Amino acid sequence: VEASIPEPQREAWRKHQVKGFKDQDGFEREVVRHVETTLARSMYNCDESAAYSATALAIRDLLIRRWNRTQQRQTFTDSKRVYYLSLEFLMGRTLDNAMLNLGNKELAKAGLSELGFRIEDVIQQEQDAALGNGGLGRLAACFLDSLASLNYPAWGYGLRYRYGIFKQEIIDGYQVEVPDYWLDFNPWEFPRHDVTVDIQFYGHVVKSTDENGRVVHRWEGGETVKAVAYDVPIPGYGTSTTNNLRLWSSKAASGEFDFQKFNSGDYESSVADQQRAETISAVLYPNDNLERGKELRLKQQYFWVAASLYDIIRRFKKTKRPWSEFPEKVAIQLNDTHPTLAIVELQRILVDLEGLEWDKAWNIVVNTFGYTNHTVLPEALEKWSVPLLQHLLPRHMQIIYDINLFFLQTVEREFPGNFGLLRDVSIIEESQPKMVRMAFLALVGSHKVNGVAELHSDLIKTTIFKDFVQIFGPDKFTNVTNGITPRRWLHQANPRLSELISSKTGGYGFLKDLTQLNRLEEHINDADFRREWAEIKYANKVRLAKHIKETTGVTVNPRALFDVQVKRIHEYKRQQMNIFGAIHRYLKLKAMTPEERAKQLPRVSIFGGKAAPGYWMAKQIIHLINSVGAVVNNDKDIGDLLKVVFIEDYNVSKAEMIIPASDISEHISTAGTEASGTSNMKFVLNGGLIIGTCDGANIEITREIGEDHIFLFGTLAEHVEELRHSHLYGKHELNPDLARVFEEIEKGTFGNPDGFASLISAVREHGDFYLVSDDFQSYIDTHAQVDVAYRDQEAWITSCIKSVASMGFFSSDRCITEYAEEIWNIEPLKVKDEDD
Ligand code: AZC
Repeated sequence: VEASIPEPQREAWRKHQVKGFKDQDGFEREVVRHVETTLARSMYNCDESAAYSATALAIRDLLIRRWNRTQQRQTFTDSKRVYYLSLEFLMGRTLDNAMLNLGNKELAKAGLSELGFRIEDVIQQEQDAALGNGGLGRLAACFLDSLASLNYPAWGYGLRYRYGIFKQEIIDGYQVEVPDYWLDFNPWEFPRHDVTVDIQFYGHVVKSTDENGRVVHRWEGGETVKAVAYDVPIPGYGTSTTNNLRLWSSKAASGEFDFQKFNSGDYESSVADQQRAETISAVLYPNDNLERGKELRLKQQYFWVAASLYDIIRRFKKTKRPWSEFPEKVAIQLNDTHPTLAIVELQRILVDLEGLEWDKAWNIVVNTFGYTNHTVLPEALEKWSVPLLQHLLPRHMQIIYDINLFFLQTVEREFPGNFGLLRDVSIIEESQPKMVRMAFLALVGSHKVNGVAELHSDLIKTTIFKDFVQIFGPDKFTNVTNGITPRRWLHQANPRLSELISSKTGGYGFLKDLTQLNRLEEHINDADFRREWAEIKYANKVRLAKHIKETTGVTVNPRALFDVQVKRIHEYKRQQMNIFGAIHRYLKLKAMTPEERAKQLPRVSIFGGKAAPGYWMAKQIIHLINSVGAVVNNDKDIGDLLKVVFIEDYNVSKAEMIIPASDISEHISTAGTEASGTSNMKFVLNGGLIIGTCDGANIEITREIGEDHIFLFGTLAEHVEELRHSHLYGKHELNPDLARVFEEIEKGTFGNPDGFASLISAVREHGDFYLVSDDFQSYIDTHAQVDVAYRDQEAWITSCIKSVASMGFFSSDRCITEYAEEIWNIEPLKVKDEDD
């Protein structure tokens, strides 16, 4: 159906085109209008929540106009687009970010004040959009911000989970999970009930021969579910470009609502069918760096991937170009292996539905896709069982077998008779049951594979993908070191620091070109600047201390050194080593005379992070932290010298408050396990120093800021394997200080030790896989150096300023530019700034 208005009637449209507000008065008018009409309230019952809703709606009106213009322009110019496929987008709040990117926050602040509200309180009303677990999901959100800010034609594709990551409550020191039902009021999404795709599951494959004698396969699905699009506008900073994040929601397909059951009076079971369909997009799987092989997860993946590809192809087909030009107009990036089925689905569409030759189709597929690996941890590498795939997606399983066959044939041609190699690189693992190795499939089906920090990109070439470097050559592999958006992680999270930086670097240009931070070097000896710098850090610490008091009841001294470790709880990230270190500190303080104690530096050990609901060890770590806090925080001998706090429900909004308040933060993963880390970048950018291992992006941070400004310790990645081996087959002597810590835990000093036994035995009896004992001495020694360094406040501040000045490299703008030029081959496209 032609929905476009004919030219003679367009005059009326142009005349009545909605103009957004330009000034404070216009903003106030729009807020009042939304309160009185959209929300059906008035000045007599407008609370902060209504003020938030109306403000969000007023801002959203501006976004959607820019969104429309951006999409029209990208379509008219027939630009190549990149599609970022990610099962997770950890967006956090939107209102503040949208106002900052549009450049109208000051006007909104004044307008809200005139209407009787404080903008800070209004902003706080918003719930986080928490459609992600941790680093992988937040990276996707930073990428969207950079793509729009750099004017790249780009769409994100994801799932519209009804429940995001659970909310964490701490009850009696234990984590309790509470569902995150966040969609009650979400002004940032636009349902597109007209944009739907029917997705098939199960069924069987019909094989036949066409008139040319060619074998053709037709998949007849057994279940159909409808995907409905929800669009979220993504504004760039200081540009009109507003990209789209399209999230799919599942519904029963129209034919699926079983009228037979309905008419025969079985109303309940026909509603049950409806609900079963909606289950697909109901909940985000709450595991970080762990795959559990659940059927519903596989259904989510195919549902999302099939809907997204259908949508992308529909858009391509409108251009009437031949299929061979598909990779010139479309780049698709796979955020980890979760969307790998897209490779198989595109091959299926091209061969089965469009009738292309296998090789021609495969060439298009490989030139379209890029794959980013985010981990080498074996437990996080996706494998799906062949029987499950066969059952859920019978045609796809056949295609995977064919992809594997043709791939192994090329390997056999190049390395004849090397059966070991064939077995090792096979996409199908010959286990019981057989498994599909998704990382291998993603690699074979993409033209580029990248890791997310230099060490990690080297490691994938020597470990999990070693044999593939031989087969494809090294050029298929590349590194793109992660980055973060300075808009959210500096300007929004730390407005005073951002303002101070702008006053010294010649305005806010650094938010678009982060390398301009190096201009701070010139001011390193400016006493007023340094004083203000210190004052800002202190004010941020006071704000965090207030939050800690309100939420945990613990009083912390903002003059103490704030030592922060906030991230998902995982054995490889070694929060257990941190809390053992805190116990060691406590024991040392207890053993001192009051005179000695009086000379010690007060410290607050701050933890935060969620444990996957099924991850027993991680939950014990949380319990130990809280148990230690309960003892230490109430010990009269200790007072302010040590506090241990666990901040409940760590999420993006909490991060925005916690990170600017850190003096030192911990990035202490066993070397070779943390692919990159991105919070390390956020902490340094906000004027905190870090203690860390030689792992992930810590290494490149050190290279940029200089090793005098970072506290590095611990085993190097190249020695990890031999140490693990010696734990199992040689003798493994426990570090004596750590032994003392264990003794104290086992004595019951921190409550019933039964629950903590597994944390201790993992180190003492079960091979200490994460090298906690090996690294413990250098860890506590390095913390002692931190204490000494912090006492010299002038030198400390110098280190902080110099570090911030050197952080330009870690902008996600740099990172996205590398992807655009090296992997996607796309160009920026400026959208005209309309005079609105
Ligand atoms: C994470 C990595 O653990 C983290 O080091 C990295 O910074 C982040 O991705 C972004 O690249 N990986 C994950 O969250 N999950 C998986 C499956 O790798």
